[in-house]
Amino acid sequence: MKDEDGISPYKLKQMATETGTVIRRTKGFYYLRAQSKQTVECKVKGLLFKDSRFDNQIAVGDRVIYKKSATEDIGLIIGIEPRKSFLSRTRIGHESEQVIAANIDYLLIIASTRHPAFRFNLINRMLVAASVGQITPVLVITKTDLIAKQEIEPLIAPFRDLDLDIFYSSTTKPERDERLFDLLGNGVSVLSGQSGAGKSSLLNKYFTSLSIKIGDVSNKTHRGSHTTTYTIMHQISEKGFVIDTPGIREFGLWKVTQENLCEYYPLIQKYNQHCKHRNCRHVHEPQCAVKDAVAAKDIHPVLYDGYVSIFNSLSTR
Ligand SMILES: Nc1nc2c(ncn2[C@@H]2O[C@H](COP(=O)(O)OP(=O)(O)O)[C@@H](O)[C@H]2O)c(=O)[nH]1
Ligand SMILES: [Mg+2]
Ligand SMILES: [Zn+2]
Repeated sequence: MKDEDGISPYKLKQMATETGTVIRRTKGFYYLRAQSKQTVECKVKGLLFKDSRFDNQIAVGDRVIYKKSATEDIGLIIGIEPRKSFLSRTRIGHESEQVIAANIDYLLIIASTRHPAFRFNLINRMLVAASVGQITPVLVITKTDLIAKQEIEPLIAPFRDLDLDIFYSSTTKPERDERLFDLLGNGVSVLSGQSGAGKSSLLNKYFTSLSIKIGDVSNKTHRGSHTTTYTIMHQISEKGFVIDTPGIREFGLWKVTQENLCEYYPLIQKYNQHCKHRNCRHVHEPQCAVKDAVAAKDIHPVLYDGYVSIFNSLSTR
């Protein structure tokens, strides 16, 4: 008897069970870094995720359990281990989760000063997603050569009060930031940002042996051309892994509603116990300590406006 994978239950039982980490996925196939450090190509066992609501069941960074016989080239993923952290989004208007990467330590939010234009709200959304997925966010401002030095500070001023490391990068300058280099070499990092923001260029600058393909930014739209079309994990040191992702235009927030949005803002959590209403959402309510903190400039007004803008985009459930 054979099941839909063409493998009999008897044969499946005979195959060795191993664990690996997903380093890349393409349609239907997963590439794992096996414990032997070799790359193993796998398929998912049919029906494994039949009841799952996920439309992206296994993500780069996931640790999976697979079976492989010595005589076959392709292994079979039979399970997935619980995630310790994740970067997920949902396509706006869709109810399903799209896991971009799993088991990550750092989210590098890559934002170019220009070409493509600095998008404050996209950064805000990624900060919330990092909080939802239990990842430490880091902000990297790229293409600092494209604007005057004094124009950079106003862009990042709204983020200054957050517990957030901010780095600067320009490919016109060969020097690396040693703190950023250390961070990348000591954990799993995922780079996310608009297409053309300079994610792959940054990785190439820090790790020259990677030689990732770089895209052109269209002169007309100032958008990148999606040279990086799939998510891929590169090992850059003994303990360091970097995950390059294709560019994003929209970042729908997974798991976030008007009711719980403020829980993902550590800065708001600092003030909200003094709000008059116990269920204060800090938008329409009177005697709100968060709005007072904004008026007193303890919370940057632009950061707060970003909160309201995300709040208004969310459903009430
Ligand atoms: N002027 C300037 N251009 C950059 C910088 N970083 C990247 N670029 C250019 O921006 C374009 C997109 O870069 P790429 O790394 O492919 O962006 P990605 O889509 O985020 O991976 C390429 O033409 C790069 O040469 C930078 O610091 N300064
Ligand atoms: Mg790229
Ligand atoms: Zn409030």
